Amino acid sequence: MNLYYYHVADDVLETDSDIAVVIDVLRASTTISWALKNGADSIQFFSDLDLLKETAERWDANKKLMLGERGGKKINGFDLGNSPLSVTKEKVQGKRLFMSTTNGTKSLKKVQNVKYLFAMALPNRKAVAERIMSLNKKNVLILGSGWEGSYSLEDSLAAGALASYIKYNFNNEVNISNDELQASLALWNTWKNDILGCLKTATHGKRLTSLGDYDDDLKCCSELDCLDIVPTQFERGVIRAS
Ligand code: 3SL
Repeated sequence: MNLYYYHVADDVLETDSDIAVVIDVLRASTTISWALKNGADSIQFFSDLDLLKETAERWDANKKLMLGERGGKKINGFDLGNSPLSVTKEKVQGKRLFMSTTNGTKSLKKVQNVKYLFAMALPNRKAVAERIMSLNKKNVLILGSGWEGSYSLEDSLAAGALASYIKYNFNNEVNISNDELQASLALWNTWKNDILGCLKTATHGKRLTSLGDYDDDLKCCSELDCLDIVPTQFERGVIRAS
């Protein structure tokens, strides 16, 4: 199995991968994983806000929520911001979430044509890794989200965490196939015993902290292997739990 990691959507020119895993530790893929754990029916992701609103308008009013952020803050008129703590069972159960975030949903859109598309955060790292191993495909593309086109420490950390799990638990050969992923593995080995410290050191962790009290968000996003949810694209642009 060949594993590749790219930091941001624009780094992916084309791909013949069988599996794509999108990571946005702070916070889109963590929010997606928790929303599905808490019973959301599905998540439809958008980059374009007008299209999101048009599509959501056609949906049953009792079964939808609009969720999103720009610059870390909830979008005006939306029901929820992009916090894993906001997607409680009471709010999301049985609902479709129409979602747009600054970087995470852009990465999802970039690889939406790949046959198996998963969203992964630290809480469901093991669940996603096990799914990848069970599929046993040749090429796996791991894609971070970064921040507006630039590198992010926390997504690379999670890419390293995923690669590390697969490397040590898969029975077949695993190739760490690009330098980005080698560096991510080194990053994981440096920070694996202080994940929260890494998130607080990251530029986006600091950005969120400067916006207000995001301590509990950061803690939630730093938890490892506590969710058994594998967010999976079932139809183009729509993710469900599996
Ligand atoms: O960039 C994104 O997609 C968001 O996850 C950013 S934030 O953590 O909600 O600010």
